[in-house]
Amino acid sequence: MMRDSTIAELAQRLDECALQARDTTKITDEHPDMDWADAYAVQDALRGRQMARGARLVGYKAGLTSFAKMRQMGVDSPVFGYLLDAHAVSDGGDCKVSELIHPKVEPEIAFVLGRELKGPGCHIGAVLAATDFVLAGIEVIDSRYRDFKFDLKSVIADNTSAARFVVGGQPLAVYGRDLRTTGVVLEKNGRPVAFGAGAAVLGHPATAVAMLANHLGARGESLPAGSVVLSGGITEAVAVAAGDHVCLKLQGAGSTSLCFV
Ligand code: OOG
Ligand code: MG
Repeated sequence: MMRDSTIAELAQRLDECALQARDTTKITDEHPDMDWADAYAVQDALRGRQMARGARLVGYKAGLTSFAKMRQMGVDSPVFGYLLDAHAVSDGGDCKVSELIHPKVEPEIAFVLGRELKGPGCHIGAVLAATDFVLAGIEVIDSRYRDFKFDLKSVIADNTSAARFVVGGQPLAVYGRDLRTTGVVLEKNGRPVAFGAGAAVLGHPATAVAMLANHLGARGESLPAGSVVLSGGITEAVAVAAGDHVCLKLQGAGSTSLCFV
């Protein structure tokens, strides 16, 4: 177990890197013995710092839930993080690249819960029963680690590269709908750059939400009613720069977009 003072120092370093848009070496370079509990403890300490400045928790995210993402990042299991109001971009709004290090975008299915979801024991059925609707979601990830290179423990500490996110405004009910075959098209500057369907995420995106709820349950937390949950990038992440306009179309749920300025 890491000392509390080390956890606090690491959280401070990641927090400052995000605030100043500068990168750092990955934590495990200096702390090769960091374990999973330590990694999530650093993430919790980071969240504590941000919330002490007035940010509010609006949801959670699962990451590295598709083979495309796992292959892209060279890792082999999902990770979980949180979403803050300060990181939400309004649909069609601007995202300032000067506040970020090396942003990339991911096409995601965002779940909005109508009821609390509490693990352990959550499964696809429990997730769908608790889901009010899903929305098109674009996550902007921005690893605080140099060249986007990390291992699972380092990325967990860094809140799984969470930076910004935007969701669309056309809710899609999950009843009568197969999210596995629900398609997504990600466009950059009007050109389609990535395509996929919900099944790319662990066979069914609700599986990612169930795993997240079970992960939180083991830590005495739950997914509250009303929370938004990003279920993970369906395709590899796409790099963006100032001047880019990114739009995600989610079959049956319209689209969502943002401009990088
Ligand atoms: C880690 C976060 C991945 C996703 O949707 O797979 C993620 C990263 O690739 O930096 O958010
Ligand atoms: Mg993501």
